[in-house]
Amino acid sequence: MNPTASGRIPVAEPPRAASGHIARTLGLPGGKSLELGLRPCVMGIVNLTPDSFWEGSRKPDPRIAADTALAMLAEGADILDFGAESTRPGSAFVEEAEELSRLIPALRAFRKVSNAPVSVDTRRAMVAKAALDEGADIVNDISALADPGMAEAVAAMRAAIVLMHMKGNPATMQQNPEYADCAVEVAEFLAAAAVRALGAGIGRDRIILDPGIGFGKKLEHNLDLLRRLYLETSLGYPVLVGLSRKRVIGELTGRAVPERMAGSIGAACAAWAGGADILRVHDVAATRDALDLFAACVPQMPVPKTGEAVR
Ligand code: HH2
Repeated sequence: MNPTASGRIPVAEPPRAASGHIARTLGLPGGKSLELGLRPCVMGIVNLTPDSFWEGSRKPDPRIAADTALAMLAEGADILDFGAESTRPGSAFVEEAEELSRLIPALRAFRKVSNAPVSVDTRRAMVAKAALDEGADIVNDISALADPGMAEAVAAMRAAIVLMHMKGNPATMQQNPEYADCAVEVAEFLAAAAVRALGAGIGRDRIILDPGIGFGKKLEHNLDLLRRLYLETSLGYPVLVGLSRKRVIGELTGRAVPERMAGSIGAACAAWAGGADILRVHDVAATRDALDLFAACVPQMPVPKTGEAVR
């Protein structure tokens, strides 16, 4: 780029929040949108399952699930993530019909009372399609488009997608996963997944990347991903991190799942400081407060506005 007459270089970067996060608008169906980057975005986990790894998150009754989602909204969630299949290590296979029968009634019950952004945690294109028809906005695909037809279903509805990295599948993924360079390999995988999504017609403003904490990763891999999150954030898309109450918290604190809230909140703040835009959490109220305080208290960097010249 040529220096300007003043000897300064024009900045052609997107606007950045004081935290260094890029301010972006996430496009959603029906003209809806969600602002990312200006403050931490909290995704509340609504598990419509009988077997999720955190017992306190299990809400198999659709009305209780919808009420839980509403309560999370009141506590400060920006997105509600409805999931009908546990993907914890070693989890049982769930038939498509079973996944649908757990998901759709809860989604319908929630949509009767709220238009808030909803994501659906599914690997199946047919389930995603049914959920988008019921008013879901985002597909949270932990397999990053493995099911043929997923990308097309999302593109057709102008929905957003979370592309997550997973090594192997939930049944076997924690059986000694190995990487030569975990954070680099995950970034390469996510970059390729984003290209596939774009190729299928999903808008650039509708893609979110997720390194997949705990999905085929040992402690050293999870920490590498969190410490070098810039490899993911520099790909040019918003980044989601989910580490709420996961094994990595237990390995560092020695605590069982019910006692992992404080550790999870500390890690969520660190992930946001590392560049994550969206934090997927079980404990919305406490995480919202912690993230807001953390974001308010970190040193504020002077940031050039778009097009403003810097030395
Ligand atoms: N983690 C879980 C499920 N879905 N999706 C994304 N994008 N990122 C994650 O880290 C992620 C995810 C596991 O958490 P949970 O849903 O509480 O557990 P379970 O799969 O046992 O229901």
